[in-house]
Amino acid sequence: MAKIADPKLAAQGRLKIEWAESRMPVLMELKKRYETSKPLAGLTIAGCLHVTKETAVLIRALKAAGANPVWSGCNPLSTQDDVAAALAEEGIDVYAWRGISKEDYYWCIEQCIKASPHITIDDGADLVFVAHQKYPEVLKGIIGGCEETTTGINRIRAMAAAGQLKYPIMAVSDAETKWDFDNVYGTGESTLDGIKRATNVMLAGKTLVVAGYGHCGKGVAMRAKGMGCDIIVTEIDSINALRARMEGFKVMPMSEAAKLGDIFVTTTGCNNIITEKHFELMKNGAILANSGHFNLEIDAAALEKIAKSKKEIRDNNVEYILPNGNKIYLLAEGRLVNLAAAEGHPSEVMDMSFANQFMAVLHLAKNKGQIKPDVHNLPKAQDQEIASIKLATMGITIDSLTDEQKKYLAGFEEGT
Ligand code: NAD
Ligand code: 9W1
Repeated sequence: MAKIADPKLAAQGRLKIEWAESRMPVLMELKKRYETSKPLAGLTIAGCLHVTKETAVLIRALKAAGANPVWSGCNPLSTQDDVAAALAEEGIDVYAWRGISKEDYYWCIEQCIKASPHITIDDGADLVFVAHQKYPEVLKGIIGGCEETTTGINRIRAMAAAGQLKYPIMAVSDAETKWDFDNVYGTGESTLDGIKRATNVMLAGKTLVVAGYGHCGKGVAMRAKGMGCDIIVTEIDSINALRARMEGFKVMPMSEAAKLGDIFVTTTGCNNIITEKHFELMKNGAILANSGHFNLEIDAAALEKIAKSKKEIRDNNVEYILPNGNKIYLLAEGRLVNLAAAEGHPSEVMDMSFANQFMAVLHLAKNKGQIKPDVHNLPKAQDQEIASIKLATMGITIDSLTDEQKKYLAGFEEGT
């Protein structure tokens, strides 16, 4: 029995899911490939993963391949209630609503565990963790699980190191067609989307400061450059700083960049990147957004403390007036701007992440009982296959090695 916010939202949710389906060709191809043979028939799959339009496409694909999916959210704020309603109407046991309390959040996860799943899917390892803690009898029936994020995998590795992990986990997070595309292209584009939605600011002609030139920072910088921004990068790592410079970006300490930026985006995963001493150096009208650590990169408390006044200008956009008279705009209270002010990663990127989930589930089902309870990487060929399906759906073909080329690459006879 599903438990959701409001069944009347189903029609709107269906439209959202259909839209996502039209943007997720790899998952749709996999769905088509397995809907007749139904390799997941008889398997209950418990998911604890953001209830979004993209996740709904994964759920539908699993169901089409014969599985019985039961689902809870993995974050109290990410559930799209209309999507949850549409899934419930399709007969899927969804336990999720937006703004859920901590107590209800765990109740929802436990409903999924009580369905005695054969396979689990997590984003953050909450379901794996609760199942191990409170439902030892259910663990015996579980073939394996899949984990979406690095944070979740770290948690599961710790369980394995303590000798407590009772079933194998596939690290979807480590697939190249997952993390590289999610972090670089997903975060890059959705971060700019969040900034645009919260401000409607024109990017062309602005100076945009990116703190941290890792995967997320690289994506943000690359896309902002394309929109006509001048980019300044701040770093603590010499190699990544050099990469940014070779890409044509200016590199300097935050204490210098603070004076020059029109828009600031933090993507470091570290705390205290933009602090009180920086606010005082900034130009009037500076816009601050975070896309890295969920709320520690911009010292919002310090801004709150030193400001003479503040007012909400529009959704996810608060204006602070500093003692020097300058106005500073903080987006989404310094939380992840691409999630709070936009809609997370675009469907096209989630397509590959969730195709990895789908194939990882197939892998577990096929190798039932043969994988030891530990963290495992997905087969390398799966990454290639997902990229190759994605290319095909984009109408792109590529070359393949000829026999002479293979021989040449494998040989050592030929010198200089
Ligand atoms: P990464 O390790 O590839 O990059 C982080 C970069 O920041 C590194 O180059 C590092 O040298 C630099 N850095 C660290 N401390 C710094 C400091 N004090 N000043 C300047 N630079 C500093 O990591 P990533 O994959 O790019 O992830 C970065 C953060 O973004 C993490 O917190 C991650 O959880 C988060 N993230 C957010 C989303 C999203 O949807 N918004 C998606 C993926 C990851
Ligand atoms: N995951 N479908 C918010 C997303 C919260 C969120 C979070 C995504 C997707 C990073 C997963 C307000 C979707 C998710 C929409 C939304 C994530 C946290 C997705 C990006 C990661 C903590 N982490 N993600 N789409 N909220 O985009 O499943 O709109």
